[in-house]
Amino acid sequence: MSDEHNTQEPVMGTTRRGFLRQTAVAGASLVAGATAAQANSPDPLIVEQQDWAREFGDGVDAVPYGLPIRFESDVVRRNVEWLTADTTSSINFTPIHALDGTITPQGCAFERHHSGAIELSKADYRLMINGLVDTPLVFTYADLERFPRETRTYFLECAANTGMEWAGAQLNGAQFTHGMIHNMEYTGVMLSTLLKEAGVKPEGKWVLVEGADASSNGRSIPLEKIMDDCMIAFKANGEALRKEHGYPARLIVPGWEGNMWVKWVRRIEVGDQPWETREETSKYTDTLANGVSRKWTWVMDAKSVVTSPSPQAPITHGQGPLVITGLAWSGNGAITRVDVTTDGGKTWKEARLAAPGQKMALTRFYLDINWDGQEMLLQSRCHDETGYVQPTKDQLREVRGLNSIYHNNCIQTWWVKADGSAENVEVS
Ligand SMILES: Nc1nc2c(c(=O)[nH]1)N[C@H]1C(S)=C(S)[C@@H](COP(=O)(O)O)O[C@H]1N2
Ligand SMILES: [Mo]
Repeated sequence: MSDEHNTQEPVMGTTRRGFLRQTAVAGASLVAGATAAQANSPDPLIVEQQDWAREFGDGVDAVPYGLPIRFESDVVRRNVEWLTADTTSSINFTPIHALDGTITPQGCAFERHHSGAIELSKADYRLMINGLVDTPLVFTYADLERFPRETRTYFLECAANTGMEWAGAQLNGAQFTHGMIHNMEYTGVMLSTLLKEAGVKPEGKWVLVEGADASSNGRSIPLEKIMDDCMIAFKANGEALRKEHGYPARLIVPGWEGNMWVKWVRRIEVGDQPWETREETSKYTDTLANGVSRKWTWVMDAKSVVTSPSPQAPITHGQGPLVITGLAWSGNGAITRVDVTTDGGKTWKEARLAAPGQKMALTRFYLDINWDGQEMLLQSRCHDETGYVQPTKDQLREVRGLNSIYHNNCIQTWWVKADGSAENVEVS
């Protein structure tokens, strides 16, 4: 739809062709963005035969594995250059500003590797369980496929998501401030099933999970969590994991920081105490104002963000009906409510959840407003089933200070201007 059409007033009157006759005027006020059919300037897209209707389109076997149409080529992962010194030990961001619904397509889901993505075939894949178990075991990929399967949807959020925003509003776009997250439907085997096969000894209280890549990304995880809901997943959104997400199998740790979701998982050792690996001491701990660091901050607290409008998704249609939408999630369970403010937190309206919140999965929210064309300070604030309410930036800083990188779940503000553009700002 062109801007020209959007601004034109509906015109009643004679039509050159019967099918152009204007339908009910009520329709025009209900959907202000839609243009009533017009008699004085027939739309060539309606009245003229188009190229795509003149010839055959592509055959069904033109592309064996489909990719998005070229008009969507800007819906891609992006880097923040100053964060990406080298790409093999780095991160990119999910284009959450351009997606809707809750499932993240693997093709645009963010990636984080500490030593690059490795190519590991199913034939070469082995998963070892050892340590404090009755029978140390090694599974091949084919073995994993013979255990009872589960299919469950969860978000993965890197602990560093929004980590660049502690000291002030910095990155201009939801993709960059909140895009270290994805949400997929995983199919795999419960880790409890495999550990029962090996038989955990009574002294077993922790596990060390290791990946097959050079970094190995070793992490200690309490046995209780492992036996509760952790999975070895081999499918995401119905198909094999992409190489970059850990093909052929990765660990799923619902609600807990992304770093624990070990990719290319190759070994699980049961022990009686944590291993204090690099990834849980010098990294993935949170330094407070007094210099003391918190550790074992595994759970990703409740958080939300308006994905549109936002700096990369400005309002282009002028005043009138506006769909405000975003995502909410909690590592402690299901999202129960999301509030949206357009005045920087003075007044709040309850948003509509696209579907009831699911535990440790992304929840989509919508608020349909009639935008008066004035600037807005747009925020969202979520609540989870534990009664927890997402904190403001000031509230979070009061407790955590400014030295942190990880676990920033504060309320985000977009300053939407009268021209529809938006900027990352802070309000206090
Ligand atoms: N083996 C291995 N597992 C890993 C990593 C890694 O570098 N190697 N990176 C971790 C980090 S920090 C995150 S945030 C997630 C990212 O998962 P993704 O690349 O599928 O988005 O994987 C985690 N698991
Ligand atoms: Mo991460």
